[in-house]
Amino acid sequence: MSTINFSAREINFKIVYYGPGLSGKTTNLKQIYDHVPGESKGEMVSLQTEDERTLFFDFLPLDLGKVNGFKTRFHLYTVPGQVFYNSSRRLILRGVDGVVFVADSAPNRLRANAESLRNLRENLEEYNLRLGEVPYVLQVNKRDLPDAVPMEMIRQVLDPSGKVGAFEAVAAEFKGVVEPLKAVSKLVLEKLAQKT
Ligand SMILES: Nc1nc2c(ncn2[C@@H]2O[C@H](COP(=O)(O)OP(=O)(O)O)[C@@H](O)[C@H]2O)c(=O)[nH]1
Ligand SMILES: [Mg+2]
Repeated sequence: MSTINFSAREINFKIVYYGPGLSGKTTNLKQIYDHVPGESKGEMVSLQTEDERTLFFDFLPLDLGKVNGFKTRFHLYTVPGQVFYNSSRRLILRGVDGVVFVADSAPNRLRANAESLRNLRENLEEYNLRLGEVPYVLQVNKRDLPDAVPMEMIRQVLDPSGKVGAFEAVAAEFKGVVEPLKAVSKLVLEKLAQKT
């Protein structure tokens, strides 16, 4: 659900990076943050939970072009991957405009990818949303792993229809990071154009 700030002449979009723990969501945001010019980004906010390794969420506004004279501001969030943080994950999906699902190429994370995707569907249902209706792309990260699961196998598990845009990435090296963000942004803007 995009929001319009008339005084600032800005449209705000919320993009959520979703996926299992340690798939590289925070790495994506940090890389994007580091590569966006200083004047077009806000501050990165991270709320650390008491005991665990993951950030609670990251926040990154990022300007990308104009729509009808309005600037577009993208707010990027990540969710904590651990199973027990589900209430936080659900909360962060509130008002989501687009999702980048960050999958892990490690063979022993194949099941975790599938479970996280199912969890995403369930949490979207809480907001009466279906994944098919939300602008959504797949980033298959950690392609540098020597034992990375073949792309076809990951696609079979996460997108049997083959319709979802999928991008190979090595987020740690800033490879395949910009492409999925651009792709989901494009889908989000197309959806807005359909509505107006
Ligand atoms: N081999 C490899 N490791 C990565 C890549 N991207 C991130 N990592 C590592 O994976 C671990 C988890 O990354 P993080 O971004 O914290 O995952 P998150 O839990 O999804 O936020 C960290 O040690 C990263 O350095 C990648 O493309 N290849
Ligand atoms: Mg993280």
